[in-house]
Amino acid sequence: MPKITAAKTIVTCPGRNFVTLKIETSDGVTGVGDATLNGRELSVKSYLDDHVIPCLIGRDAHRIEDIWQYLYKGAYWRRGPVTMTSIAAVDMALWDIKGKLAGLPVYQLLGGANRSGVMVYGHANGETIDDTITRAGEYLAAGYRAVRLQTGVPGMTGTYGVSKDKFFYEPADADLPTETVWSSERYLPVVPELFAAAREALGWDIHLLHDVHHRLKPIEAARLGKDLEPYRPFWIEDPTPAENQDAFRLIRQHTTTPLAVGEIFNSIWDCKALIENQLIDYIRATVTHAGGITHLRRIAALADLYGVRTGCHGATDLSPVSMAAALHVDLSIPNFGVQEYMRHTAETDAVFPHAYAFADGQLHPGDAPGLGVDIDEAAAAKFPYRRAFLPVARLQDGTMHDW
Ligand code: CS2
Ligand code: MG
Repeated sequence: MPKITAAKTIVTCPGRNFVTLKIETSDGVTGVGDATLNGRELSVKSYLDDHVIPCLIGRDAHRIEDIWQYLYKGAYWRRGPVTMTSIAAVDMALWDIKGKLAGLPVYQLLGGANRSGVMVYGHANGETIDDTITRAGEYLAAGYRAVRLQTGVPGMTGTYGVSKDKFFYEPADADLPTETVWSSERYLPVVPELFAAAREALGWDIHLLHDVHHRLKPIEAARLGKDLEPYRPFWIEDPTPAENQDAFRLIRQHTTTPLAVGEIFNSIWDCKALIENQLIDYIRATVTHAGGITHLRRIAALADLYGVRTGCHGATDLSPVSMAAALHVDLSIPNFGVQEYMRHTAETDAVFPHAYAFADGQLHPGDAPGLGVDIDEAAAAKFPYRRAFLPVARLQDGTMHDW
């Protein structure tokens, strides 16, 4: 039996911080897991170094579920992003090891492929509607079948999702939180204008998505959903903060625009009511922040019972290890919807060599045994940790708001 003999966390910052867990076994096989929590990276590193790794040594690496249950129930203080990201990293690494020992890509261990590839969406953003549509056209030309649209709001300096670098969007942009200003009143009329122009320019044979990023009150989100109906968005994401899962009932009453939520969820309990009451259409929980492959499959299985599809988060602050693991799940579940795919920079890709590849609007994890990704520790060592916070948002009168 492959015993866990050692494990370590590797923090690297090739343009942005990533935390990677590497587990070694008595068979000489290693596995990796993503443990990156944007803006709170060192909290997860400490949780793993101080409270998880000592408990792993000597355990049977094949016993993924038992170790998952041990780390979840054994924590006593259950759930939360730090705990569940730590458990996720262990889970990903153990699936990687199991695949390598079996000589199979992880998706084969999860029941095999349900589809030829994984449809992904890119991020088109611009200061103006025209800029955004130009960028969206570039994604269409590159073969994408789905694109997220985010545009500037006249009268506001900066807004969510509109980045300086048009291709690589990294919101954790400063040593202390950047203060941003938000106005729902200014924002609300812009998005329907953006979608009307996008349909005019790009047509109907492309899925168009939008991320509201937790900014609206429920009735405002209902208004936005209603206003967008003529343009048939693939989804509007995080329309309102989802601590109050009931808020989605109010949105649902007013609009048929599909709703996506969950990138900040960390367990099935965060989304159980939303799914069981069919208040959402896509669940965005990720393999990294929601307990790993083992738990994400549970969430997907619950969602499948209610006609809810997956639409996993895939931002640049989820490493290529996370993307690789997500693709194995995406390929193997029956209710896959779409996978977010914000490209990593070349220096990040060099630190995390991987088998997944893009073609015709889809990603495929490849057929390397395990997850098909690794960390080049020598390359990682060249990029020391650099503290970076996500921004905060205030309304124009200074009231703290949701970023
Ligand atoms: C966004 C993320 O990709 C998305 O849908 O919500 O970029 C999010 O802002 C970052 O992951 C936060 O770290
Ligand atoms: Mg989002």
